[in-house]
Amino acid sequence: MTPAPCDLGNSKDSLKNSIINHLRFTLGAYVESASKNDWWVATCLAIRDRVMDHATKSRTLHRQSGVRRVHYLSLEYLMGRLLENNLRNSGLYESTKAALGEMGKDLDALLDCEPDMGLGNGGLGRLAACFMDSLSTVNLPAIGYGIHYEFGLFRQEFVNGKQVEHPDAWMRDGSPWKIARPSYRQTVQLYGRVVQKFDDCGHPRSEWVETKALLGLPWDIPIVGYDSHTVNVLRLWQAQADEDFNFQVFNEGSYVEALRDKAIAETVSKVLYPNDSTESGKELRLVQQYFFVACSLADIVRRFKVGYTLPWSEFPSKAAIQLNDTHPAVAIPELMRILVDLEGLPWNEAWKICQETFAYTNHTLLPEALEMWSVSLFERVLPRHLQIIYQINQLFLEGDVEAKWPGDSEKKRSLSLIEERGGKYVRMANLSVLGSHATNGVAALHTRLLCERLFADFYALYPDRFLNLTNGITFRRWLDVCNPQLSALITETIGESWKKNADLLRNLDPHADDPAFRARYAKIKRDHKVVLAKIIEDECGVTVSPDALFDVQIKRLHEYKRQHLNLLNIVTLYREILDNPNADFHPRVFIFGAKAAPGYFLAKNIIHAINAVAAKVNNDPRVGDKLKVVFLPNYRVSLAEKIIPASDLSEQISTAGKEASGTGNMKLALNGSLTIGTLDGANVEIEEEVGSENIFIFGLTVEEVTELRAKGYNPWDYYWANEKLRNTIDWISSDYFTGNAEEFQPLRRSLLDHGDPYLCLADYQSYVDAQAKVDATYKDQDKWVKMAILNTARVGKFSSDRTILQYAEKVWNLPQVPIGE
Ligand code: 26V
Repeated sequence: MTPAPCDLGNSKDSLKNSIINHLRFTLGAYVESASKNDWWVATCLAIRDRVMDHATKSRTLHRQSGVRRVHYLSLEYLMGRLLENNLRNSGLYESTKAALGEMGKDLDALLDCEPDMGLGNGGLGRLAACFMDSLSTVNLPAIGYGIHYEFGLFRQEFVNGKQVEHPDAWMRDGSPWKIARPSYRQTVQLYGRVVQKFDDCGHPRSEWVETKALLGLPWDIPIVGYDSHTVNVLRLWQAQADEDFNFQVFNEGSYVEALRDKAIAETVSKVLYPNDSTESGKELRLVQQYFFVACSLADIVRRFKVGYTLPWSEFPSKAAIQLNDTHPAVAIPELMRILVDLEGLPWNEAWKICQETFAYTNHTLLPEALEMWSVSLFERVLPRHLQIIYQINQLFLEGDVEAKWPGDSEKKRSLSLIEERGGKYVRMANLSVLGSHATNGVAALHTRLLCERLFADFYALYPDRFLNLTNGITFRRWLDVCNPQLSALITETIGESWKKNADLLRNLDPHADDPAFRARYAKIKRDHKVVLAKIIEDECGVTVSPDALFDVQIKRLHEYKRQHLNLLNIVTLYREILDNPNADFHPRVFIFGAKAAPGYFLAKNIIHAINAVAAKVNNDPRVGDKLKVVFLPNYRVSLAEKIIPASDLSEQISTAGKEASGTGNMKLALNGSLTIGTLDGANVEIEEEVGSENIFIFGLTVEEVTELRAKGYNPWDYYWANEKLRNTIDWISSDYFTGNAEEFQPLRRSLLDHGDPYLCLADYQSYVDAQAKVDATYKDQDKWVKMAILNTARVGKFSSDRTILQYAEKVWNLPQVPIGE
């Protein structure tokens, strides 16, 4: 007889028991003397116990029902903290809080013990995390695959206003959320060479020999959906040395040598690459990509073989694989290698299976962010995969391309998987489009530009493969968890169905006209501003008033996102306050959060410039409370959760055509922060939803940018024509802010001598005018709060549940599979 499982009930008393048991028997601590961290771990484990059963149940049901599953391949998952999210999603928040309360512990204080799981750079990684939440919430059978990085994105510190990077050892004390799965370990080959052999029937077969082996150990993290019993897993691979490989060396007594090899093997999953153009072409990055792709595909193929006795042609009916950008694109030649070399399928059959299995999401139009690998590096690390890519390319160029554009070598050059100018490179984006049945952009404008520009020739060949799937965010983390007060007000006003059907938020619309509702909404915002003001005081040593307008720009630091345009406006305002001390200007706090890639020189110069301006402005008695500038260090998910509910104004000011979508724009709008933005990325759709009267749009459109560039853009024209602009730039690049006029010359040169590649000067006046309109509107608090409420009410479209259901319907053809109690 199977013994009864221990009490895993959801009552306060059951939870109390579980927590005490984990303290005593897992951590070896007494209730009286356990540390805060012990309490946090014990609480996580108590919740994990309750979740794991549903994970096993979900997996079993998915296997037994034989439904198609989606496998999300992403090099990044920016999960943030898990405890509060898991508590709110599973409905255990209140009972756990009560259980801990009875033992004299404050749950909210324990939540701060959790280090962020920061295994991502920014939008792309956070999108993957939101998608995992939605997949479980809407009951879709899914597995996320990625890398178990020992170090996530670096921790940022400012020293004299300059960014300094430190390692992020999020894993140093282990994590209560992850479970090792040694029985699903995989072996991966690398390097070596290819030999031609013949099988028993005399057919030629390529064999990859004399390779180096690596092991991949999977760690599973359960993903708890909101009000759903589906618990999917995120499976992250850790690289380990293959001990057999070292056996010889051990026997020869070179024990230390052997351990050095082990250390080298383990570097593969050591650290997340920080989105840095100077890092491009690094061998370790290619090895990381192949390592996690090979482990994941082997895992998917294992499940197909164990679960079914079906012909390979049925593989796509069981497995959909989504490529999150081109980072996992080597999965395409890897699946070809498995099918052709290992399983002996004819090339054409294998190719059809590949295309039916894969789909690709593009996340950027920036040319410098499009992945290319030098052919020589690729050949050394993955010789067989390069051969396969060459063969795919040859069949494509001689087949479909020749048929559509006979004899047109220009088309062949543009569509080829190999870039031949200035050395030979593999174009991962072209490989991704060709090897999959669907390519999507992440906002309507971005998808249009993909079809018209980046992939114009592919679009002409295969128009049906392209589609738009506008990004979304999970409203649980970005409202329910980070702003429980607003979440409760909404639920009290319109019921709680909005948490699963975000379009219902529209029912808030009429309440914008209710002064009592407005007062409560405004009070919640102000309370969050008080909390953020305290964080600003602690982190930056700057006192700010919660009655000032909180103007927020939080995102990676990049020229195209134009934090320096924001800075130009700040310095302009500073000048104006000095020149005109009695002007009726509502006090404002400019709040920044951003990490610059460690090798991105100009981005770091911009951070330094913002910090230098902040230091002057904040300590200038002539300015007083009118203007404060703060740069919160180490921007990350858990900090975003504190900034976003406290924000009044959301800066979304990229050069039109450069930001694929943006998702911070959605989080801020949802929390009632009005957008000042360009018609770029998803801002376009946010304007459509909230109405143009509830957003501050400025600047050149994509078409105007193109036109301006075509006629020849010269930033000096704007510099000479606009005295305010000229004074602002000259002031920043004087010795006023640091005592050294050389300090911000790189910024000045970029804006003037180097042609201002992101058109800050062209958009400057329009931005300054829009900011003046913001100031005037904020003075009418009734109007402002109304606008804020209408933003919350009208951004239901940007729920990642909607996005993920569209993927399920249009790309993956997946059924929803509810899991019972
Ligand atoms: C990568 C790199 C690498 C080399 C140096 C410059 C550079 C600049 C940007 C990138 C980002 C590549 C992919 C990415 O993270 N895209 C973001 O994806 C989000 C989710 O779809 C989207 O909201 C953001 O607009 C988009 O930038």
